[in-house]
Amino acid sequence: MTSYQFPEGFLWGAATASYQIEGAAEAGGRKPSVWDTFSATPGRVLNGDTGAVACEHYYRYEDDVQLMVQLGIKHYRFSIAWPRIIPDGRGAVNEEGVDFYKRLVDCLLAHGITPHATLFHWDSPQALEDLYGSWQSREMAFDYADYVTAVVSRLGDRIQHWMTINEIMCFTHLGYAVGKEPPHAPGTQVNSLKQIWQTSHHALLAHGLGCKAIRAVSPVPCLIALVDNISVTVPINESPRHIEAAKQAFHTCGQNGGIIFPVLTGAYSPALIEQLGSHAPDIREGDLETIHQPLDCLGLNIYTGTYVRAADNKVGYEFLDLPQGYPRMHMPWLNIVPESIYWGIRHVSETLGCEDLPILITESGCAAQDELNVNGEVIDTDRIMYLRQHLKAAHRAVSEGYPLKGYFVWSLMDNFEWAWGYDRRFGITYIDYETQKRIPKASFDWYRECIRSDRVV
Ligand code: GCO
Repeated sequence: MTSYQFPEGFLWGAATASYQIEGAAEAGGRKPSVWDTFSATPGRVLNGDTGAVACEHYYRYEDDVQLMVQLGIKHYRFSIAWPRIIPDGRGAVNEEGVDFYKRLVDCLLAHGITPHATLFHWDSPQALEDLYGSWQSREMAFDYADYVTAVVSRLGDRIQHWMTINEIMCFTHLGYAVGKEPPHAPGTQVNSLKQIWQTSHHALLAHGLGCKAIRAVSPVPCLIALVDNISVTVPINESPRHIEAAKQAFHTCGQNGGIIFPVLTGAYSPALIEQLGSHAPDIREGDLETIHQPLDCLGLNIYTGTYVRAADNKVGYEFLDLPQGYPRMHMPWLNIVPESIYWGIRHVSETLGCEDLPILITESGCAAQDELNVNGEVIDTDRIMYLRQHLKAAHRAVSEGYPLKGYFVWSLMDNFEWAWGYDRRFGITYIDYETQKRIPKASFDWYRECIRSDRVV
């Protein structure tokens, strides 16, 4: 019998991101980000939705902190919007923008909630897109580092948990494409795969320079993490040969070999470089050292995974397609593979030479077809099922001794789901976008009980 009890001190949290919840796109000196431009372009975002209003968190942050108090979380992950802090991308700091985050953080601290701030969650200043094509240019990494310096020197007295960048692959490889319209901002078509890999290389460089900037200006000791959405390979069954196959596949997948490898080991995975051939990015002398900064923690966003089995072929493994009827949540890619939490943590910590590096699940959650019932409630038992299974897999990782230290549910509330606009709801709190009313769903109460009792309920 197992009670799925987590150790004392396991950190329970919830996550959000600036563009997805803040709204107030033109308030307090903020200027446009690439997502403002992209979402205002017809045909780019479902139903023409934009983040201009979103959840009005900019105005309602005190209510949202009350929600967190009600939920019982002691840790909150949010992101800081570069275009609020330095509206033109480089140059003058907008103190009014900084003040918003001071107010938010002070409110969190007053309620005993530790802030975990992501410095970049995809909202690049439009001005830098106009100036030099943002991530296409190496200059972006240096402007990012200046922005980080501006933030940490002003907020470092209040925030000691920094996350440099969220999911590099998403705003680079999904923001640029060859021969088709990319689904994410800035939505630029480039001429070659090499140019796309160059954008993610610049983002890696930004991460490295950002780490250095944080350490240089933080007024007190702080903890630094990168947040990555690794591609998780899950053995079809846990016999040694399939486990080995899943490990091999984890190593060769481009999403891992091109992001987490250079960050944690100081080199792109050799398999990826070979696979890319002439499409590999240009890497200047010293880049890899800069990218390979010591980290205090690693954030993993894990939503799903891919099954793998051993195979009699050149590489020794194969990825398995899922049957038509495989259960998934309300996104085409959201196949329900709860073991991915366990295997993601295990692969990273066993195979990348970082057995002791603390890991946080910085996002875990799902979209569901939430509706208010006649009593005005949202009984999202499907989300509870999803979260329960994922937390059990997290518990397994902890009980086998992997360094998983905490879990942030995505998301505290429904929000602007990028190219899907408001059509997809990931929150444990329902947002009525007409009235901005916050309505905790059944999953909110379920999660509160997990937090209260430190176990999966
Ligand atoms: C991420 C995304 C989130 C998404 C979530 C659901 O970090 O993965 O940044 O912003 O909303 O993943 O797709």
